[in-house]
Amino acid sequence: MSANRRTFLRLATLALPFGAANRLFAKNVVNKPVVISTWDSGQIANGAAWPVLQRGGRALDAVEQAGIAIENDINCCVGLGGNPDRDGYVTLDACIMDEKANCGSVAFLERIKHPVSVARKLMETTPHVFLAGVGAQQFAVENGFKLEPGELSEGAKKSYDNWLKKAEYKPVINIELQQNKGKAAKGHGPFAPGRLEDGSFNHDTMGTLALDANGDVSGMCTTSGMGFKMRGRVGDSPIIGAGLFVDNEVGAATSSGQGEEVIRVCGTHLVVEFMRSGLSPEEACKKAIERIVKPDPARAKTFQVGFIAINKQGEVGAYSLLKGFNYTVTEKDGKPKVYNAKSYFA
Ligand code: SD4
Repeated sequence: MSANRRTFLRLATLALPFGAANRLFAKNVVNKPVVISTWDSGQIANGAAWPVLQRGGRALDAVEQAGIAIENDINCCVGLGGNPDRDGYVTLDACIMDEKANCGSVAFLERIKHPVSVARKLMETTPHVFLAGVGAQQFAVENGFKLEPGELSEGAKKSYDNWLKKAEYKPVINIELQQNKGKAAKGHGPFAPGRLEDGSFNHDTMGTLALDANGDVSGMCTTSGMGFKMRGRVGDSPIIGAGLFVDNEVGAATSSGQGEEVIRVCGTHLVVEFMRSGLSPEEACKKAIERIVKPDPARAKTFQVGFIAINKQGEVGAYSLLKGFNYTVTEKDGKPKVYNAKSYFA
């Protein structure tokens, strides 16, 4: 290496943030394949994604398998086993995005077990990106997805009954009556609480990001949304750029937590753009959280948001607003490892 080039590299290194300088030298070392999912239930998701990645399969197939596995888990927090809205209906949101910026989303989808696969079907067989409500359900059924009975899981029924007792929710008119009699619904009843009685947060979303052996990145996000939400409410999870964003030049990010707050800042798009500017995945997630906090730091203590991210080198990272967010990473040895994310507020 010439003296000039050495001087240039030294100066360039001094000018870069620490993480970025590291990556300048580690640029040719790519950690792949690797998969990262939100929460410790990411062990289920990663467990389904890893065999696909290990045999050299596409990141897109891996993240879809992750979504299917978690949507199958009736005891979990997403899919048809999740908590219903305040009128007792489970409504699902999901999206998926691949290395060519193809994407598909479904929102307010009822009685369909695998919204992530409906989103993929939409992405691959239509010119559209986003379907909602009965149209999404109709598309799913037309494409061979079974219409499920629409009963609540045992766990969801218990928490819904509990919520009904405490919330004293009295719908002025429910949607079926509204449709049949043409009367307008009045009032909105209590809003879904951000925090449940036991102090835990009223949400859980599975987001999975993967880098495959070919060096391509894809991601998916699937949720039953915030429990006891208003009927028709849609969060960040199916919104490209909010709940999920993938850019195969840079990496990908996904989110969990109070969707409204993620939508406000186009959260995952922001994380990917911060990585594009040279930040590590963790630094990028942290910056996006800071953006959420900035307008009203006192209010930001009342809800939770967590981001996870992956870059093209196979580095992963996460950051959350409050303590308690964790994530699962599977790489090299194929064993899922759960990490606690650092948080803005201790
Ligand atoms: C939403 N972000 O609907 C989702 C819910 C979620 O953990 O839990 N996330 O706002």
